[in-house]
Amino acid sequence: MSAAAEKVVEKVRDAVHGGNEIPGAPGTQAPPVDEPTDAREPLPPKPDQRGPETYSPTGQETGIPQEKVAQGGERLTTAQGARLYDTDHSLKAGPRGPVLIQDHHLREKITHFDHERIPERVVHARGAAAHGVFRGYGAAAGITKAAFLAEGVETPVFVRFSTVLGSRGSADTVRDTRGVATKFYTGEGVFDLVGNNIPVFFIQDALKFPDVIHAGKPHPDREIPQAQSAHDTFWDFVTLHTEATHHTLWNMSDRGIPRSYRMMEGFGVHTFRLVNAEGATTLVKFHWKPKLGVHSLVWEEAQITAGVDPDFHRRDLADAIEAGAFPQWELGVQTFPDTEEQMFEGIDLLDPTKIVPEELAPVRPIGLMTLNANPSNYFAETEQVAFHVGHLVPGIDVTDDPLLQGRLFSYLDTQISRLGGPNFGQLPINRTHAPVNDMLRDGMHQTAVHTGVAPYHPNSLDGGCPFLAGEETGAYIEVPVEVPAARKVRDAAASFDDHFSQPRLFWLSMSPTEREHIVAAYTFELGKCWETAIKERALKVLANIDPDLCAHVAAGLGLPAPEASLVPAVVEPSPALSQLGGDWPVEGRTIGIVTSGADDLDGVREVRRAVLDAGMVPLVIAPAGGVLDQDGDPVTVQRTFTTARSTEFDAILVAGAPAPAEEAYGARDAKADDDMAVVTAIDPRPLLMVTEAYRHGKAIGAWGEGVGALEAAGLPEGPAGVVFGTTASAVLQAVTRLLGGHRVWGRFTPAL
Ligand code: HDE
Repeated sequence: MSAAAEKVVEKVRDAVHGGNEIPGAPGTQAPPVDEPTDAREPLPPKPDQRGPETYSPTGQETGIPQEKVAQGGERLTTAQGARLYDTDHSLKAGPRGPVLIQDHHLREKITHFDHERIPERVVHARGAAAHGVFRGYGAAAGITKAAFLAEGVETPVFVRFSTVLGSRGSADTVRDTRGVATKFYTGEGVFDLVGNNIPVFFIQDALKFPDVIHAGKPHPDREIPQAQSAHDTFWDFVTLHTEATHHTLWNMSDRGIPRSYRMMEGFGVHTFRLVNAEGATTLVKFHWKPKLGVHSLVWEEAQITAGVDPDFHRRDLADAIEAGAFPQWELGVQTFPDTEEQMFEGIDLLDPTKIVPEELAPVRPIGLMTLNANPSNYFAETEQVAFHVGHLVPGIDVTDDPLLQGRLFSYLDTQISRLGGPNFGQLPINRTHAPVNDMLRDGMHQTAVHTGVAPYHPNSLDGGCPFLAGEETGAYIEVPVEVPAARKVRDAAASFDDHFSQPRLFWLSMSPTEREHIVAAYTFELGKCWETAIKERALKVLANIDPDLCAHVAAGLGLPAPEASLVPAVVEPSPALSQLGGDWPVEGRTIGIVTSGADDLDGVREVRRAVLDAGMVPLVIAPAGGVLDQDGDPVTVQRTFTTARSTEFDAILVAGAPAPAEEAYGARDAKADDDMAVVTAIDPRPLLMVTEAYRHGKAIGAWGEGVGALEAAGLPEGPAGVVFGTTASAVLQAVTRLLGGHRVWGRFTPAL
C-alpha cells in the first residue's frame, strides 16, 4: 500500500474507532495533534433534539406537553398567544365597509390556511397508520447484535400501510401493491423496515424507478386513470421490461386486493445482512406474518367498495384497534449463509425480483408486533412520518442489491421537498427515542435550541464533546465486506436475466380458484388497454409463464394465443404461496345481522352478544335507523337497508327482511306496483345484499323468518355455505366455522 493510501486507511480507522477509544485496536495510532480525549469540567449541556421547551421564555410552565399544545387551553388565541374576542368577522371600516389590512388575525389565519398542504408522497401517497409495540423473542440473538431483537425487549413502533399509485384521496381497495413501513424506536436509534406486501419488485435497478412509476401513474395529458394499473402506459412498461413479470403476476393475483391491512403479509424484499457480537454475518430476508392469516377481497367486491366506502382499509384498521382487536404480526427471517456469490439454491439473493421459497428456507419467527393505538392526528403522524431504508441500528446492514442501494439515496432526499427541509427528524413522530447529540445545525424548521460553540469534531472548546463511539460503546459500524475488484460498468449479473422461472413457480403454486382470479385480472386490465400491440405483447409474456394462462387471457381478449418463445423452466411449486386452505382466527371479522325489525329480536340480541363474545363485530341492519324496541330491551341499528352494502360484511345472518315499504320508493304507477309484487316478496335491498354476498363466496345464515327471505332471494339451503337453523346461535356457530376459511371456496367452480 502506498504511503498516501495508508494515511487514508488510518484516517478512516480513527473515525470509526473514535481515536483512542479502543486501545490497542490493530493499526490505531496516536493522532498527529494533541486532540482532547477526556471531557473537561464543566461539561456544557448538549440538548437532544426535542422541540421548544414546554415552558415559556419567562419561565412559566404551561404544563402541556409540546405535542398536545394545540387546542389545549380554554381560550382561543393567535399563534402568538394573544386572546381573541371574535374569529368570525374581519376588522372593517364599519359593518359594510372595506376590510382593514391591519387585521393581523385575519392575515395570520388565512396565511396559515393557505400553507396547510404539503406535497403528497410521490409514491405511497395514500396511507393509514397505527402505533404499537414490538417484542423480541430472542431467537435472532445468535445472528444479530441488534438489541431490540433480544428476548423480551419491548420497542415502540409506528407502522404506515399504503397503496403505491393513487393520490392521497384515492380509494383503498384498488388493485395495487401495498406498502408496509415500520419505524422501530429502539434504544440504539431508529430502525425503519420499509417493505411491501409483495416480496418482489418490478425492477432490479433503482435507475428505472422513475420510469416504472411514470408508467403506472395517470397519463400525463388527462391525468387519468387514478390509482389504476389498467391502462396502456403501465402495460407498455411491464411488457417491455420483462423483469416486471413476477411482480405484475403477484399484482394480478389476489395479493393485489387485500381484505384488510390486518390480513396482509409484509416483506423487506431485499436481502439484508445481519451481524452478531462476534462479527459473524448472515444474509436474511424479513417477513411479517399476520396472525389473522393472509386474505383478499374478490374483484367485484373491491370495485364496489372503492365506490361505496373508499376508506375501507383505513376504517377497518382504526375500528379494529379502537374495538381492542389489536392486529398482530410475527416478524420472521429466512436465513442464508453469507457467501461470496450471495446465491442460495441457485437463486440470486441480490436480485429483488426473486423470492426464496419458504420450503427451501423456512421463515423463523423472531418477534411479535401488536398495533394497539390509533394516531391522534393524521397530518402530524401518518402524513409527516418519514421512513428511510438507511435508518439502521447496530446488527443490521444492507447488501449490494442495486435497488436497495438506490433507495438509500432516495428516502432522505424525498423528505427534504416533502417536509420542507433537513430537520424532519425533529418532528415528534420522527424523533428517535435514543439520545441525540449530533453536529447538524440550523436549517429550515430548526426547533432545537443548541447550546455550545463548537459543533465540530474534534474540538477543544465544548469540553471536547461530542466524542466518537467505538465498537464497545455501541457505534454503528458498517460490516467491512470485501468488494471484489471490478471494472466500472452499467451492467447486471447474468442471473438477473432470468425473468420467467419464478413467475412460473408462482403460477404453478396457485390453487385453481386463485388461477381463475389471475386470468380474470389480466383479462380485465389488458381489456382496458387501447393499443392492440400492447395486448399482443402482454400475451407473449404470459405464454412464457404458462401456455394455459396465456390461452385463457387471449380468449377473454378475443386475440390469438401466441406460442412461448422460451422453454418453460422446470420449477417446484411452493404451497406456502397459496392463500387458500387453513383455518384462521376470526377476531375482528364483521357480521351483518339483517332484521325486518318485527321478527325475532331476542334472536338478534342473542346473536349480537355471541358475535361480540367471539371477538367479532356485529352490525345490525334494519329498514330504518334508530333503536328497535318491542319489549323494553333495545337493539341499536348500525346500518339501514339504504346505508349497508354486502361488501362491508364477512358474513351475513338473516333474522328476517320485510316486504318493500311503499314510501321507500315514492309514488309509482299501478303497473310498476304489480310488476314489483311479481318480482319479489321482500325488499330488494337486503335481497341484493345476500345475493351479492353469495356471489362473493361469503357465509350466509338464516333462522326463523329469515329462512323465507333467503328462499325468496333464490338461496335455499344446500348450496355451499348457506346455513339454515332453528336458533340464532346454532346458525352463528356454523357461520363462524366457515369464516375460519375466510370464504366458502367450494362455491367457486374454476375452469382451470
Ligand atoms: Fe419506495 N419510496 N422506492 N419502495 N417506498 C418511497 O419515500 C423508492 C421500493 C416503500 O409510508 C418514497 O418517503 C425508490 C421498494 C414504501 O412513508 C421514495 C425505489 C419497496 C414507501 C421512494 C423504491 C418500497 C415508499 C416516497 C427503487 C419495498 C412508503 C415517499 C429503488 C421494499 C413509506 C417517501 C411511507 C416510499 C423511493 C422501491 C417501499 C420516493 C427510488 C422495493 C412502503 O423515497
